Amino acid sequence: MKLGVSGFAWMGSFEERHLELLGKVRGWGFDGFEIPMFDPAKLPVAAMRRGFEENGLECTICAILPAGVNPISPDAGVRKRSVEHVKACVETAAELGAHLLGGPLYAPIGYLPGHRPTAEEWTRGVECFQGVGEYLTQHDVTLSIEPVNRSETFFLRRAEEGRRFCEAIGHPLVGVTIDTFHAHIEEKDTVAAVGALGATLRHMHLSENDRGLLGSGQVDFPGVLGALKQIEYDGYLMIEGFGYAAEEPTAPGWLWADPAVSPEAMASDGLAYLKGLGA
Ligand code: LER
Ligand code: MN
Repeated sequence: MKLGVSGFAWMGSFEERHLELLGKVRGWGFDGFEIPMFDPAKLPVAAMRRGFEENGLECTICAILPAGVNPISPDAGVRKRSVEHVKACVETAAELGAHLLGGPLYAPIGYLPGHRPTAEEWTRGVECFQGVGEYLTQHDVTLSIEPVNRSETFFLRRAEEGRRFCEAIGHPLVGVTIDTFHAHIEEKDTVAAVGALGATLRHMHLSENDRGLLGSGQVDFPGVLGALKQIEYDGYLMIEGFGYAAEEPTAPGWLWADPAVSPEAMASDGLAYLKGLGA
């Protein structure tokens, strides 16, 4: 298993001023760094790719859909734009040298239309991702779809729903991300849910139940690591924390106050904790 940390602890969106962080992340001993992606066109792609290569660090992406993009929308125009948006994310991922594009890509965070998921929405979502299948193959990018908790979506909340969604899409480069923060809310048993995914599991977000320092809360990380070893998971353990983007009050993570841990401690102490568990 490879170890990484997500940029969300430091930033809403990656800018050139964040490049110096890549050396620190490598210095702490991580294999990879995860880039938040909203509008792929706004990322300083060439400088980022150089930064990753110079530091011997792998890039992964977590995409959050911007306003006006929604693969399950009843509006056919919005759905068409959504396929184009996901294709642009795949292209930019490839330009960055990334092979993993994850995130809750089926709907914008906070899209809660006030009904249960319908068969039509399911079909629209499946068709959107089938529409980017060739692009994934062409660019060698895995799409790892992340179920999130009920305050962020009504559509895919649990690992089992994610697995069925991926099976319906039916592409070898499409799978599921499990985020232990969301799973702690939505699953009966996070460890069992992770184990049941088997080869459909492509990416892990390790996040405490309050998005704080790993090991300081209620998530059973030793159990999760045990389940991952049992299914021979060889992807990333990506530490995901949020906060500190004070200039972006609506940044993902929705932390209404700074967490009790700095981004640096979230990364380096989190890494030490995981290594102590044998990761
Ligand atoms: C993204 O990885 C995530 O976990 C979401 O909760 C962001 O809002
Ligand atoms: Mn996550």
